Amino acid sequence: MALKHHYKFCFGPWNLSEGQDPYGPPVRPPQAFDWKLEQLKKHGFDAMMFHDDDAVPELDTKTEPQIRKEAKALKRRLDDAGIWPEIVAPRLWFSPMTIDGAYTSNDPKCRKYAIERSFKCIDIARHLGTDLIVLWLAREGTYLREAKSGRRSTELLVEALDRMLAYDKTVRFAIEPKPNEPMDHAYVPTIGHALALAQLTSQPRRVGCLIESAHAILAGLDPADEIDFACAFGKLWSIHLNDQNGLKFDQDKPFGSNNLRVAFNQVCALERNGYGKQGEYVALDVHPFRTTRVEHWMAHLVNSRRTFLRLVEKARAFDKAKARQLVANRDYQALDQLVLEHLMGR
Ligand code: XUL
Ligand code: MN
Repeated sequence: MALKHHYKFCFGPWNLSEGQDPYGPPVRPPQAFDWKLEQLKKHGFDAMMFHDDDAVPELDTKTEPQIRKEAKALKRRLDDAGIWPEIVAPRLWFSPMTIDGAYTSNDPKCRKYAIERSFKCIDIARHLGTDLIVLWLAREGTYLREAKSGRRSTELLVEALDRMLAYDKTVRFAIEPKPNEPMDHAYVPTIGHALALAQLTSQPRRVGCLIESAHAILAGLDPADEIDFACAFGKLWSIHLNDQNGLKFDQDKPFGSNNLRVAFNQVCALERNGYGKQGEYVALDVHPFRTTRVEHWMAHLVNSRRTFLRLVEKARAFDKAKARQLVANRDYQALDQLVLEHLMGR
């Protein structure tokens, strides 16, 4: 019997990537946005995530009326396709103006650019109809710690959030922490940092977070604990599921690809917190393996969703009464084996 569940799934245009890495060129031909939207719909996904310039390309060169026109045209296309725009995220790491950070740049002109670009991102989100802005603070950190003041940077991040909160009274901000890459050390490496920062803003209730599995693993944390922590605050507003083999570059592997048990525990945490029941989406921030052929270009997304749903079944079928009994008896060896046997199946 098909699994009954409430989960809705999405991905971003960047998840149909062409395989470029720092050492080599693309290995699949670039595809237009329309093709990506068609794939998303064809494979039964519910929503799409956007960077601001995924929605309105070459955003920095466009006027406000042009931005409005293009964003509204995109909204019509999404409506026609029956696809919801889950989030919009300002791309604050590509421009020469954000080379030394965005909100925490040492150059006030660059900080001004970052805020104005964020306002444009908020406008686009409003035109598309979503109230959720994701902030991946890519370059808010340093390559060497003497280059910036951590205290001042924290104040600048709060100031930037306050400016955005004042600019539009309806949007919410989900901070996506990541401890490193592209920076050596980022200023907001974990969910604890993101939620602490939220408390310093003028409207803590409108500042929450997004957990990415790989980012938590890169911080040496268990993503399931990050999920429980964020949910204890009622602040897990989106999640990027993927996987990561230890402390390397951000790999964005298919969900469960590296460590099925860590993936199982994330699903258990999402289940026990009722994630998705307030309309939150499961976003799959995964990339194809570089050697992927064009005809297999969607497989990492479809497989990640399948693994997720298989693990929902596993989470629900787990013998929780037995587990409680073993915990009460402090028989963690047997608990460990119970989990392994359950994941291995018959
Ligand atoms: C970066 C990352 C981004 C964000 C969106 O590591 O995960 O794709 O999710 O800006
Ligand atoms: Mn992500």
